[in-house]
Amino acid sequence: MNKKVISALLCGTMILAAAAPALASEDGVKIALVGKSAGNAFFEIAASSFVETVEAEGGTVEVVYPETATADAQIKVLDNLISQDFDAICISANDVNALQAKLEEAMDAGIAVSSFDSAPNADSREVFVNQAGTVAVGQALIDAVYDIAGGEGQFAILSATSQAANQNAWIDAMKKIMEEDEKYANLELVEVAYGDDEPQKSTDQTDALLANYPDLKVICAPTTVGIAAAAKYLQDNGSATKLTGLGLPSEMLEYTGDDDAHSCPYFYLWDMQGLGKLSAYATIALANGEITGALGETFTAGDLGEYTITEADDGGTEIVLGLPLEFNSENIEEMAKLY
Ligand code: RAM
Repeated sequence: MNKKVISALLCGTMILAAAAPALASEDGVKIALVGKSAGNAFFEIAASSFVETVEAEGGTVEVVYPETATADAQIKVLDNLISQDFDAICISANDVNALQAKLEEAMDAGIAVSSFDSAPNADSREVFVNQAGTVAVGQALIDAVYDIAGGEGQFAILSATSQAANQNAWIDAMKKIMEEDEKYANLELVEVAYGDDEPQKSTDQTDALLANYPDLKVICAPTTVGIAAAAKYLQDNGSATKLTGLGLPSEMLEYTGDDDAHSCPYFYLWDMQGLGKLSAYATIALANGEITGALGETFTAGDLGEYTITEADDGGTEIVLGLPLEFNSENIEEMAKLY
């Protein structure tokens, strides 16, 4: 049921007001889930646990992908969604600021707006479901680079698109940690390259990094698409350059190992099913008026337990799922079965 309709009913009678939250869920909350781009297993995995969770709660989900991993393509998707009767939109943003006008239009139309994975700015959302703290991810990545490079030498970052809100936040966190701590003084970040979350472009960018920096010790790819493409390229070419970043265990199985035969000693991600589930519960709670996205509110995310809304680095609010998880030769086989 649309928020506007709920408000109208609330104005109508006290009896309905008392029953309003139950009414919303009896009707079944109708949610649109918007990913960054199509054909990326990351969003398919997150979407599948999101949909399962919402359906188990009696709601429905439409999963929509933009034609390209750009803000413009997401604006087209949002335009279309706003004209329909959705209670909520949950989005992984392709740009921090460019979606603001459109997402404000959605909120003005009574649609609850949450985000997951990649946050649009604080004014563009009611709450953000952050898979792991932004600084925690930056710290894990820079420490992995430091460790794999042996504490010194050149490294490059292979990112997604240049506008990607989440990758840029993690890269900024890495840079800040490097600037503030002497420990990283002998690491040199030579380039941030962009593979646009496209396998072929990510492969081409890996090839160019190797050609331009013959002494490159490590590539850090904070994108599941980028790391999988780079892992294959480095391993197939027997490159001495090593890899880390954020990846899906299922896509990294054959490339993960701390020996010459494998391109990636270890990498990170987070609980993917948990991300879908928590995003679903948070979005339902927002649509039902159980939370508004304000600092300090709490809600129960099914069997994941109780979560508290905390302050995000960008001045908005967020719900942090947990810590980044490390994947290495010890656990990759088990984890690859999950996601
Ligand atoms: C890609 C996407 C996604 C990001 C992961 C790590 O799949 O860019 O937004 O969270 O990588």
